[in-house]
Amino acid sequence: MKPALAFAGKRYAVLGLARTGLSVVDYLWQSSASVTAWDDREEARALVQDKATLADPLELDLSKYDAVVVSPGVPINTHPIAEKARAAGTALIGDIELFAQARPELPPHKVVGITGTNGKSTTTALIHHIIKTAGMPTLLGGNIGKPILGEHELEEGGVYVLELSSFQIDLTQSLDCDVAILLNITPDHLDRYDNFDAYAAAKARLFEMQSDRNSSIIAIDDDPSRAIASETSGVVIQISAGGCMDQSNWPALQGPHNAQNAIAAMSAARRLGINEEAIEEGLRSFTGLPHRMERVAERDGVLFVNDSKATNPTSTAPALAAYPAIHWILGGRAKSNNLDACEPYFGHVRAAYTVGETASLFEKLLAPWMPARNCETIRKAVRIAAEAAKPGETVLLSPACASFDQYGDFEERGDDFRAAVGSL
Ligand code: UMA
Ligand code: ADP
Repeated sequence: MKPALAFAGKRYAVLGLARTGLSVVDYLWQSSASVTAWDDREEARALVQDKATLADPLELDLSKYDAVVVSPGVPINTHPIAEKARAAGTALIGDIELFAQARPELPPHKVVGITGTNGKSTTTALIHHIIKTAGMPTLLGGNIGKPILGEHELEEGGVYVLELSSFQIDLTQSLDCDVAILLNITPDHLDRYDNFDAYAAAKARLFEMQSDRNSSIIAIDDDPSRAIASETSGVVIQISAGGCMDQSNWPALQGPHNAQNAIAAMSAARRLGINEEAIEEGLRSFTGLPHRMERVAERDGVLFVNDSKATNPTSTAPALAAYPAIHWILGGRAKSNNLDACEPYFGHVRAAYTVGETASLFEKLLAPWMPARNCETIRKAVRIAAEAAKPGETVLLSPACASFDQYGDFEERGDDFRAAVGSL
């Protein structure tokens, strides 16, 4: 992003130097701000030593700083930095807030912000694809894995499509999205919030930041989202995936969850003035994202699907709904101790193969419903499931859990599944 005068001569303390923090330090440095940076990991600190002074913000007088910029992965509900910044009267912000403050210096543009518990990345990528199909300048960024300050700025008339997690929204105070989207709210990230209501309130803030002339698109398929829709002022477009929609021409957007993502994307595109032809062409030619119900192979009539990104039971449920005869590989680091959200589709599962930290818990939980076997690892589970599966059936990795017990992230887990299938 082009350096901004708004930051020149100001002082910032930056905590967290992974993808987000590194982009923040680089951007503030290019904008002639003075930066003090820190990460508990020494190797991360070494990456910024020529652009920032290295010091732990917990040991600084934060009242001398214009803001403390933290990364989304820093748990501000428990980390002492939040209370220290508050006591010093210094704003606690993130990279999205810096982007919001830089917007007046960018060529005239629009911002689409997408949040929700599930479907954010798919909807972000889909909206970006439709805008591109319509021939407008656009880029995607944010929680999808591309810190926005590390991207180039768009020419006049461009549209920034931002995937926003609740962690990022918590660190943002002035992002007035031209179009803000809420897909759904179901229990997730409860280690970062006091309770479910607090998590829902974090999502609601995206709409509280919007001015009335801008548009909010809110899927009202769950109670917390419906409540947010009724409390949001300005142009509010309520959508629902409940109705029947013909998805047959959109190969990468199958299943009821993708109906929700597609409706949200269509509404956003219309608000941006994109014509129906370009929207339909975008939906048709969208290829989907890896690790989200990704068909990785077909072998002797058995389909292998990688849905590693399904990190909670609500995101696994639509994958179970999508196939009639499934050998289901699940487990990892638990986000909830039950699989209630998946229960309506247990009839689709021929057998379950449990892995990771939750392997024995889920094996016991599923045993009354279906054959369930503790396989410990994805490699072993793939081997056993592939032997058991008959032509026409599907071997599905849709873990309903985080990956951090056995992998660095969900991508590594999905890659391991793909490799295991490849070596059968
Ligand atoms: N750290 C400390 N001290 C602490 C805590 C953390 O020094 O007490 C350091 C860590 O060592 C680390 C950094 O702070 O270096 C935290 O980095 P990070 O976890 O924020 O990592 P980034 O690479 O910047 O990734 C973040 C998002 N990560 C999280 O929200 C946990 C990425 O979302 C996002 O893609 C990226 O910014 C770009 O915007 C990931 C994610 O899991 C994919 N998101 C959650 C989700 O989708 O469910 C919300
Ligand atoms: P996010 O970025 O919010 O985690 P993704 O688009 O990466 O969402 O999808 C994550 C998982 O959630 C996918 O594996 C898919 O099975 C499921 N999913 C996608 N869209 C939705 C939706 N609208 N509602 C529920 N689950 C969804």
